[in-house]
Amino acid sequence: MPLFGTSRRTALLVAAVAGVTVAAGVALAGTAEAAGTLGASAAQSGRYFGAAIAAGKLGDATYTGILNREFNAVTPENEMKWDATEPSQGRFTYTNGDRILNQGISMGAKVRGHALLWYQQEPGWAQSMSGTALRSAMMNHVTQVATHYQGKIYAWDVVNEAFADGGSGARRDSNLQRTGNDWIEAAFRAARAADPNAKLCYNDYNTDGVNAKSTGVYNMVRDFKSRGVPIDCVGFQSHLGTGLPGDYQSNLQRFADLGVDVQITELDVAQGGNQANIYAGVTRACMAVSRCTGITVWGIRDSDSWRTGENPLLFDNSGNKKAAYTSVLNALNAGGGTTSPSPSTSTPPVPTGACSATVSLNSWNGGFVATVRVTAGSAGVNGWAVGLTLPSGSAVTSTWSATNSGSTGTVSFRNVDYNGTLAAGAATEFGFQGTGTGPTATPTCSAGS
Ligand code: G2I
Repeated sequence: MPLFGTSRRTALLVAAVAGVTVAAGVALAGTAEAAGTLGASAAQSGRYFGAAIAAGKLGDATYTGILNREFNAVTPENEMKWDATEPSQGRFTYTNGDRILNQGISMGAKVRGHALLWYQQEPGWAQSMSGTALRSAMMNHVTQVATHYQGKIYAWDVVNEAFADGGSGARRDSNLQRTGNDWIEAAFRAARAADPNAKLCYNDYNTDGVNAKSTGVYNMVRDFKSRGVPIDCVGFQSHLGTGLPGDYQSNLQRFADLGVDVQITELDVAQGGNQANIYAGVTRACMAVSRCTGITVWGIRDSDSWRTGENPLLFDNSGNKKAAYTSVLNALNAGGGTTSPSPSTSTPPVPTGACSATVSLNSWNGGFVATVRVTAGSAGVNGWAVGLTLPSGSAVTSTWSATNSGSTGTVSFRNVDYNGTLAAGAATEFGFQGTGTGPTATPTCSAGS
C-alpha cells in the first residue's frame, strides 16, 4: 500500500499528536497519550469510531487497508436491509450480511446492524402487502434476522426513518405505519426477544437539532421508556450540509437524559469551507455527552459515498486523509465526558462487603430482560454467586455470562470461567431473560466459587 507506507504514517501521526498537545494539553492530562487512529482515539474514552462499509468493496486493498487501520466499528451500508436479507417472503439470504459481520469480527470491531424495518428498500413482495399480513411479515422478518445475528450485533437500528419531515412531528405515512401506530414498539419487543444482548436503536435523519421532527422522536422515546418498551439508543444520522445546528449537543443531551444511549450513525458533511469544522463540532458534541457511545461515518473515501460529487467523507478518492480527518482525530484526542471513565481520572467507591450486585430491568407485557452488575468489594473476589428472587409466576428462560440453578422463586447465578475473578472494586455484568415480571428486591452477592 504505497500511500500508507511506514514513514508517511509516522509523519502524519507525529503531526497529529503535536497538534493535539498544543490545542488540548490540559484535557489530555491523566490519559496516556494521544492515539493515532480514529478507532484508537475514540477507544480512549470508551467510544467507537465506525464506518459504513459495502461487501462489494472488501476486495479493494486501499479500502480495506484504511478500514482495518482506522475503524473499530462497522455498519453494513445495504447488506442487512430487508430487500437484501429476505428477497422473497420466508427465504432469507445472509451471504453479504455475513461478509460484513465477519469483516467486523476479524477487526475486533463492533457491528451495528442496519436496519430491520425501513419503508425504503422493502423487497417488492412486502411493498405490495398491507394490514395483518404485512404486520406478521414484518415481525417475522425482525425475529428471523435478529435471531440469525443473535449475540453478534452491538446495536440494531430496529426501525429507521419512521418520522415525517417538516413541522408536524408526526409519523411518516408508509405501509408499515398503516399496519397500526404500535408497529414500532412491536418491532422493538420482537428484536429484544430474539437478541437480548443487542442494544436496540431508533434511527433517523434531520433530527440533528431541536426541531419538530426530533421532538416527535423524543416524545416517542419518552413514552417508550415510561411504558417499558425495550429501547436502548437513538441514532442521529447527521447527513449534514454546510452548517451544524447550534443546539446539536443539547439535542443529543436531551435524549440521553431520557435514559438511552445516543449514537451518530451516518455522519457525512458536504465539502466546503466548513467541512473540517463541522466534523470537529459533531465529534466534540459526542465527546461532551457521556451517553454518546460512538460515531459512524457513512463510507470511507469520497468516492465511496452515496452523495456523489459532494466529497463528504474523511478520506479523498485516493485514500488520503483530508483536513476533516485531522480535525476529528484532534477532537477525539482532546477527550470529553466518557462512557467508561479510566481509573486514573475517576476512582469508583469500593464496596466493603465481599461483593454487591444491582439489577436493571427492561420489561414488556409478559416478559423482561435483567442486566445484573456484580462489583467486587475491597478484597476482590475469585468466584461469585448472586441470588435473586422472582415474583411468583415469573421464570428465567435464558441466561448469558453466568449459569443459573433454578428458574423460579429464588434463583442463584454463578460466574462463568472468564468473569469470576474481579479485582477490588472491579465489576462485570451478566443478564437473563424471563417471562412474567422481573425481580424487584436487591440481589444478594457472595464470594467464592
Ligand atoms: O440514503 C442515505 C442513507 C439514509 N439513511 C439510511 C441509509 O440506509 C441510507 O443509505 C443509502 C445507501 O448509502 C445507498 O447505497 O441507502 C440507499 C438506498 O436508499 C442506498 O442506495 C442503493 C441504491 O439506491 C440502489 O439502487 C442500489 O441497488 O444502493 C443499492 C445497493 O448498492
